[in-house]
Amino acid sequence: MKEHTQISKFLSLILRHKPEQIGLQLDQEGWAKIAELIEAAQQHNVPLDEALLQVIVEQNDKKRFQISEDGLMIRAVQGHSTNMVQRQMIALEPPQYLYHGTASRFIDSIQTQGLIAGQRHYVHLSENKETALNVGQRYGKPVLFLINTPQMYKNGFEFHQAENGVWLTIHVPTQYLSLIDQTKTGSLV
Ligand code: HQG
Repeated sequence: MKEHTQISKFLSLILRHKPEQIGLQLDQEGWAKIAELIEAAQQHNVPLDEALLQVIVEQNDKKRFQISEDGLMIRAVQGHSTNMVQRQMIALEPPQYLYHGTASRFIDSIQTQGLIAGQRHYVHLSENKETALNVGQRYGKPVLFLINTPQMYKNGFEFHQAENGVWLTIHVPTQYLSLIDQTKTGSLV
């Protein structure tokens, strides 16, 4: 299992951030040829084969990876930072409530600049509070922002949804953000 986690992290690194590290080519939609990935991984001492890749993709907790219908290609569905990938995603009407989970130490900066994508191509948003809190706790004490998606949508901001359900948008300016007071129970949102 530990080996699976390590290889999954390796796949995230290569398919989202640094394909050049093993000399791999991704197309604009993020697809890599599985045969090329396996060969390049093996050349860098990562013991990857087709069967292991299938298991890792299927068992991945967040469904981070997708294999093409013909079984020949693989990609990360979101989270990219590499310029090799410029996914053309359709714009969708977002749900009424979307949340962003972050750490308390980022609150001041977020309330000044809004949510920015940083290294990645998009700001990541969740429909589900628990998921957002889990995302936030990776960096410290988790806190939640509620996004005023109806107003953003009305004002022409685009939203996309990755194949694993994560919502994506380029930037969330401060006027659309409210910090949720988690000490209040029975809140509607
Ligand atoms: C914060 C994981 C200061 C932002 C998760 C976050 C997600 C600001 C951090 C996916 C800021 C960026 C993405 C501002 C945003 N000032 N800090 N103005 N605006 N931030 O990891 O959203 O496991 O790039 O709140 O589940 O945490 O990798 O983004 O804390 O879906 O598949 O800057 O990564 O998925 O951190 O997480 P990240 P994220 P995986």
